[in-house]
Amino acid sequence: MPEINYIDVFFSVHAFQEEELRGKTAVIIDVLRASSSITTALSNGAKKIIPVADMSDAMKIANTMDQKDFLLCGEKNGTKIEGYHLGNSPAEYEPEVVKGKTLIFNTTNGTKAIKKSSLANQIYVGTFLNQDSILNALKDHDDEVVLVCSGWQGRLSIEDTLFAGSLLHAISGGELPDSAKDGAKVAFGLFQKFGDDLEGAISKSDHAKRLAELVPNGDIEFCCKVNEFDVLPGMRDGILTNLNG
Ligand code: 3SL
Repeated sequence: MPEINYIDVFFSVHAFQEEELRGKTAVIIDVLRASSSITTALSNGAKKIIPVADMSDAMKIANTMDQKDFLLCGEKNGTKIEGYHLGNSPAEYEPEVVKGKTLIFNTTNGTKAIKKSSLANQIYVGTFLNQDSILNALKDHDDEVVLVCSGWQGRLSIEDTLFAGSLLHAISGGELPDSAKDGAKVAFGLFQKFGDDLEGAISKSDHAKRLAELVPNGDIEFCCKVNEFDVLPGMRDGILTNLNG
């Protein structure tokens, strides 16, 4: 496990510079909903996921591929992008839809956080759905770890911070030392306050309110499930695959 004092938390995609992740391990967190959709897609047999920062990068990659091999996936401000095959609801990523496919994934904050973390030595994508897979992977790390919360357009999101806090709670055995970093203390404290009722806290979050009219019933509840999948989305050469596969 990494030394607890070497674990930091960044609270949004705007809260760090690329250089701050050089040589570290990054866990990218976007509970609502990019991390949850990516985890679900890989669990349901997607072959690989190529995260992109914007629509033009998505199209450039799509243009190099055979139409039958890929799906364009993602959202802008919560809504499926026109012309894309899938939006960003985990419910869309069913086995019969994604099995064997390459998903080109483009979301408002989550995939931008993944792309911005590219100087990290290792990138994992984590959420409540695959919490234990992330914890198991971190056991092999004694380097510095950053829990990168995607947040929302530069702002903190309670759901991402709660998942960071949940990881810290597990790693520290429920007792965070005074020597932990400030970001770790904030995330840990939030989890201590709301960890007993994740769905209650997350369904009242700013982003859940934004999504209320836009996404299928059940998305928020699903994204609050803990350890639903034994999947470890990890990055190699710009591509996410299931490293537990
Ligand atoms: O911002 C993102 O990357 C998305 O996960 C947001 S949404 O839940 O699809 O609106």
